[in-house]
Amino acid sequence: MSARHWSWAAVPLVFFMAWPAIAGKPLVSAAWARATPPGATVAAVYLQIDNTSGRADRLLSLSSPVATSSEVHRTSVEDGIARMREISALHVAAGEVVEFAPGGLHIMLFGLSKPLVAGQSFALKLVFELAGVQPVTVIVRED
Ligand SMILES: [Cu+2]
Repeated sequence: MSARHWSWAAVPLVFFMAWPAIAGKPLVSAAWARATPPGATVAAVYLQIDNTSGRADRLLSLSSPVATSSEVHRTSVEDGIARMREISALHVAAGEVVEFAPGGLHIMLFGLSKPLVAGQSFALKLVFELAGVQPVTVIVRED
């Protein structure tokens, strides 16, 4: 086989191998939190993760300068009582859009240094197993 044949054969392989790097990262958007009453030390954040990266990933941890710790929770109703469970590693399939919304998935902030005031915003970092740190700005709303 000539050198010319080899180079043509290599083209599809190179595209395939480069694809995850081109496809990039899960898109985190529409982040918001409800304003908190004075003295409150916990808050919930809602957002959307659109995994356009072309590969499954996992959300492993979160951090924000406004809270001492944060966790992913899922609210479910069992025997008529709403309960929250922590999800230590949230699996996000390739192509999946994960919606965090009141009554379901949410991010819980603990140890708020001050109340969240409507109209303000704060930073939140999501740490994915493969995509690494994905920052998002959270808008505080009245409702
Ligand atoms: Cu919670």
